[in-house]
Amino acid sequence: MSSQAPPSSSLSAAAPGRPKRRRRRALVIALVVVVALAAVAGGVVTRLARGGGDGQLVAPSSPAVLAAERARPTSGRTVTRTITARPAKIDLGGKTVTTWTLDGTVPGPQLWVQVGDRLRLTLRNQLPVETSLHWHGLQLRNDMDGAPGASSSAIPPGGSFTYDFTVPSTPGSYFFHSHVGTQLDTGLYAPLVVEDPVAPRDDDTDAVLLFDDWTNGLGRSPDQVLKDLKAKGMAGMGGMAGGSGGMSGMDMGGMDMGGGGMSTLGADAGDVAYPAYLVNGRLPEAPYVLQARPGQRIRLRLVNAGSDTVFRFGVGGHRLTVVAADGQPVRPVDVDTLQVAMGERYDVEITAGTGVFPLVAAPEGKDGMAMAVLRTAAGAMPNPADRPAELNGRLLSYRDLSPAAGQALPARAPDQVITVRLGADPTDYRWTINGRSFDDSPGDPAASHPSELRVHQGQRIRLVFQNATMMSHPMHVHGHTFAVLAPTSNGVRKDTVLVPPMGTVTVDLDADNPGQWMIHCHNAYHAAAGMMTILSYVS
Ligand SMILES: [Cu+2]
Repeated sequence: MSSQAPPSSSLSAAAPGRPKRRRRRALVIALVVVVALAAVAGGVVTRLARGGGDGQLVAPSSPAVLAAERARPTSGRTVTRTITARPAKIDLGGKTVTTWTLDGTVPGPQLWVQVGDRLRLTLRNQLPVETSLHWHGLQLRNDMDGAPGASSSAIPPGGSFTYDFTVPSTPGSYFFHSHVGTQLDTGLYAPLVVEDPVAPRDDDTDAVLLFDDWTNGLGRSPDQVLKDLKAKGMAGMGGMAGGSGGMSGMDMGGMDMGGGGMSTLGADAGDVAYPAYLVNGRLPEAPYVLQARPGQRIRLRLVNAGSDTVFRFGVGGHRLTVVAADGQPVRPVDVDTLQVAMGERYDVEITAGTGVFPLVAAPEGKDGMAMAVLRTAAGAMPNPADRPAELNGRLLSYRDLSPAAGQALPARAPDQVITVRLGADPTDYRWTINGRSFDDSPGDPAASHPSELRVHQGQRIRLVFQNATMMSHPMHVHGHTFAVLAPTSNGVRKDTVLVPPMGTVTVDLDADNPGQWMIHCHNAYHAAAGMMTILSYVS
């Protein structure tokens, strides 16, 4: 019964941004809660193990995985590509940086495929370190998921690997990115659009707008950011434990009440203040320009490839009709603005006015702005310093979202209810799931992980994400689409959901794609610091 109410819910936002002392007290309280809950975490894991049984792990290339792949409809078409991961000098629009790229550009090359296509994409690794590509949101075969530590191995420097799978999912907006360390924050990502070969859409123009928070080459490297966060320990988690002393001061100082005003994400909208924010790899001073004609119906595919930033999107002078969430069609909803968390995608449609309009992605709770431009007539470029009124208009909430006709997860009682408690280790910059950081788990994909969540193929699984921290966490489940239950939403299908500070979000999924799948926070720094586990199919 997917209409069944979740066990608990506290969706109210935490106290809005305040001076550090206030927030520090709130964090102390949160951490006391975390420590108290940690005491029972072991019990949770034990129950899960019993619930899931003690069978063998269903390995990433096991017969069950291959059978699921063979059952996928095919188009008969094969799309063959080669992409090279390599360092390159890129122009962000007046500022040039050297970073890691896919094929020398940021974002990497857009990929458009159709449902049922066989994608054979060879990644050549010319980076000095190992890397991978993860197919974010696709319900693909497990051994092609590109998630080292769960389903596959990383590609060593100088090596290559051919991702070879049938494109499985609902037509929609996806992306692919490195799933190694903090490489997401270096620019190793690109949009992926899955098209429906049968049903034509009714829009005239279709464009991807990919948002990112950028530091590499302008500020610290992502590895340095992580090192600094770890060196600061809890200070990096929001001002705990003695403050940041002589550190860069970037992570906390002054960002709570940034240009965006009050954050809806609680007092602590992020761990990193970025020197720049980009749309399609461009700074607002030299933006990506979308050319269209007045009156055209335009589909904008919004992708947040950022590592530590939720963006609030709006179009000057336009309302938005939300038509898809995480690639899944929804009943259309009209809003002025919406938040896109890390790893989330939304398709929105607008009817283009006459003139030049800002397409704005404001980093929630942080200073700065990302902007692209819609041009349908002559006129001056928008000023990136101007914040369109739409950003303060009607804001989309998950509660507004319900699946389009035929897209709902069929009602069924869950076979297992699994608690996924999101926490923090108070002694270090370590983020946890059910009391454990992923990096104290074995790296061998064949081995069992202490925190894994065991399921059987064919089960209906209910995941209850309980956030015991003062930050929001965009939780992403690989290889599956879940239904977000009431009261958070009306069953919208997604693969990434933002769990608010101290809040609970309940989702249901069908365990219909066997293998070993990561579940993790899509904040790249939280994931790198342990907020990951495995949805582990066992026989
Ligand atoms: Cu997180």
